[in-house]
Amino acid sequence: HVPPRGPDGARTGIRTKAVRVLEANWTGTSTVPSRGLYPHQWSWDSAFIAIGLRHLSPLRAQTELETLLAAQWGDGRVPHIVFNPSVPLDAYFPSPDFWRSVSAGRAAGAPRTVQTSGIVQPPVHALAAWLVHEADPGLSRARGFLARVHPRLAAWHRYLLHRRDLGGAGLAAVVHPWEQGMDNSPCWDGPLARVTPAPARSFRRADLAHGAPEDRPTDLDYGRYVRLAAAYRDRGYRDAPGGGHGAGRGGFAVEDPAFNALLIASEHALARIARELGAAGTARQARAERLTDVLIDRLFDERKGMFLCRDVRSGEPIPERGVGGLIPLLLPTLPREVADALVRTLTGPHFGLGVSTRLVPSYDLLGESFDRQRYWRGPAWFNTAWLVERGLRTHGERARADALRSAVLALADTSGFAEYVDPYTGEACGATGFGWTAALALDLSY
Ligand code: 9YW
Repeated sequence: HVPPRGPDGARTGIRTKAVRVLEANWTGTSTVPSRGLYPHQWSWDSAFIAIGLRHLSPLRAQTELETLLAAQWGDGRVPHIVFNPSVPLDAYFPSPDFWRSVSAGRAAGAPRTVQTSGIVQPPVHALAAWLVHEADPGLSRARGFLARVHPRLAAWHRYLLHRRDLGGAGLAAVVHPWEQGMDNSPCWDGPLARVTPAPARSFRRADLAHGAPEDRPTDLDYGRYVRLAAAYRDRGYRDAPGGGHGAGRGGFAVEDPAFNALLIASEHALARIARELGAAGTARQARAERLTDVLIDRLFDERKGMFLCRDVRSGEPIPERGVGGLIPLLLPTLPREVADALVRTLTGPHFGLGVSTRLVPSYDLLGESFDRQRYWRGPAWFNTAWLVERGLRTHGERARADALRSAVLALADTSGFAEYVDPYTGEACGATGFGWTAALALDLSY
């Protein structure tokens, strides 16, 4: 079922429903990903949500990003969660008393008036800021929106490109699976196996009160997430070259293709923002192109026809095929043969888009760890579908982009704006009424 498309672009049914979700999740200054499961502000969720909100209220879309950026740390990092002080501590784990940003993050310049986590998420923000500006340039100029966010976005990118260049090649490394945003992807199984899990009795998961255990990461996964985050906190959230982030000899440092592709796409957006503000933007543009080449040299696997993660600790590529390895399709200066290889992989047996799957699975259909229900180990997510759709359009794959867009709209609607869905059937998994699902469906309805 594809929502009707009227002569004046009326996909009214799904728009009305998407707007209802965005209204229900709005707190007054930002939007929660999910009322039950994720009752605070999340970094990359807010970027995606702003991209949808711009159609509903450009002012609210600007506010969404401004609220997040107001919680930026002195060293430039944008935290992955900004906590809402009126939500009870036990509603989400790990809560502010675990992260202790104000005290443990003092040396890194954590804000004093708001509590945050100390890790980051993918840098979709400059891209979002540019798209939000474009939705209503008059309002944006009148409010000085870009002039105010530009220095913060530039500091954010500086943090990632310098403090997080743990591998020394110019790419940013993530130091926790939560940073990359695909928490329990099989891509992390190898590097995570080195981390001694925190004992299960030392923490209390809040997520299981809202989600079925078979849809969620395991206790063993959580034990490792907790160990890594606590070790990072205990070293004052300092970034050491080589990825020496504690947790014994374990540690975790990975160069991820999606994280870096989003950084590069956001560098392109920052160049446009700089031009709009009267600067040349040429250095930033050149850097985005250079980083695209580095990404290909370092992470593209010709034989697999996609990008792979690289374990900074071992110096080896991680052989798992995750959807993050297709996200670089977003990049405008990708050589034709690389873009073609990605499209072949997307539609081939490992991801099956338009052949066996309805929406891009998060992980290799033929992989040993594939699980169609469990979070980032197989289910299809709407943010990655939105990114792939944009990538297909960027590289002239119009028919495939149109088909993916129709699938996003249909499945967002029938799943009740699910957090993620079974990639074969489109059946809802995880939470419903999910923020970025509603926002990105709204965006694709225009
Ligand atoms: C967590 C909020 C976040 C997303 C992540 C997703 C999940 C779990 O939920 O993270 O507790 O942070 O994996 O991408 O931003 O929607």
